[in-house]
Amino acid sequence: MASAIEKAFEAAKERYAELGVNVDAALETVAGIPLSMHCWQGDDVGGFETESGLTGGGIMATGSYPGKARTADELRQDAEQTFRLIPGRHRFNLHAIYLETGGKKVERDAIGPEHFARWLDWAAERGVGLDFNPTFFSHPLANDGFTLTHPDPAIRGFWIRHGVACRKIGEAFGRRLGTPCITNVWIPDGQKDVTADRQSPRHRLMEALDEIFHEDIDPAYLRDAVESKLFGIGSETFVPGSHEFYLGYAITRRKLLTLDTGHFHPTENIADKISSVLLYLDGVLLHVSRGIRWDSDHVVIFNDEILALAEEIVRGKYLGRVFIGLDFFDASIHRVAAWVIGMRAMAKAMLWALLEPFEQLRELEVARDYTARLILFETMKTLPFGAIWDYYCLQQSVPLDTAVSAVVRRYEHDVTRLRG
Ligand code: RNT
Ligand code: ZN
Repeated sequence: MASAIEKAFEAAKERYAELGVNVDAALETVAGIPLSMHCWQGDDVGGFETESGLTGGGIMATGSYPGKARTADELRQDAEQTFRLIPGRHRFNLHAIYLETGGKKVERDAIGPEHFARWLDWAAERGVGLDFNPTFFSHPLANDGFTLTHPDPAIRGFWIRHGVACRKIGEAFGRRLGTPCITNVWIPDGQKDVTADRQSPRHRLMEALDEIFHEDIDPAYLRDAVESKLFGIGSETFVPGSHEFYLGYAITRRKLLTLDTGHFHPTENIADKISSVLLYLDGVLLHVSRGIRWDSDHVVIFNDEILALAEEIVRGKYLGRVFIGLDFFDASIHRVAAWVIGMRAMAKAMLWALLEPFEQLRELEVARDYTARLILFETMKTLPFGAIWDYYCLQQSVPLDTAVSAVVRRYEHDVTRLRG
């Protein structure tokens, strides 16, 4: 088996070499690109703060596939199994509600790094970097649809303190793990129906964010990011944290801008935004997702949209400035499989993009030989990419695509099926 894969790889490599593509260099690069895997696919954005799981917040996990992680230990076990099925070394992205307090009730404005000690030890032992998110949903003080834009200063203050506490946690993660923790702010605030005053909530949001970010924290430990959204469930008409709001905020406050691929009009091209916003920003965090009609969070697959994203990152040489995180949650299929499908699809897209003869395409463009450019783009689509991907999996000691299902089934049989 291994020798058949190697043989196919050598033949494929020659085909790419004919076009001037260095396959070995692409393999080396892709192995060094960390993807930040979101914890919340593992338990449908439930977390371990309460029994009730995900409530409100304009997002919803649908499906009732059995066997989801019920505790942090189970979630870690599932994440480890997932990492064993993905080539490369990656990161893990936590949300504040995934804290472990040993059963004690700790309010969100009082959480600290100590409540994530076990996550930190786990990540340190495995050499995995951590990212973080304050949780501005699934909480009684978020039930009316407002957090940082809340007109009541007491409620707004509570959420500001939560944001401040989360930055300290992110800083502690970065310090301990020696890699900056991207701490991403997304709030669910918005209005279901025709809205009279759009200005005041936005003004309150700007001031609340300024308070959260008041303290300078060393970017070697913490990078702040802010995430926009077009609409959510129950906030169909007005979302104060729109794209324009956060683009302006990120530029003026030198923050990372989070582009979630499910948070724009369905025909908008998110890949096209990267080279524009990076003229003005230090960096961008991607939340790679797949929007389908009203849902912004289907499992990422190897489709044109993520290929375009990967191509933009590689063509622009943005690998140090575009941080790739995943953000989807599907409770209708096995949750480990959902993670594996999305992570492998993104890694595959990065490898695909690294195998593009970009310089040649650009030269044709400069020479205005659009005929040859289009022919070359079409040619790339049927090159033996699968042979390179298979070899990468072999090299990284992870199963081939064709073997993933059986491994997940076995894990389901041995582990997740036994959960109540
Ligand atoms: C919601 C945002 C946000 C969440 C996570 C759970 O629409 O995309 O990033 O998915 O914070
Ligand atoms: Zn997101």
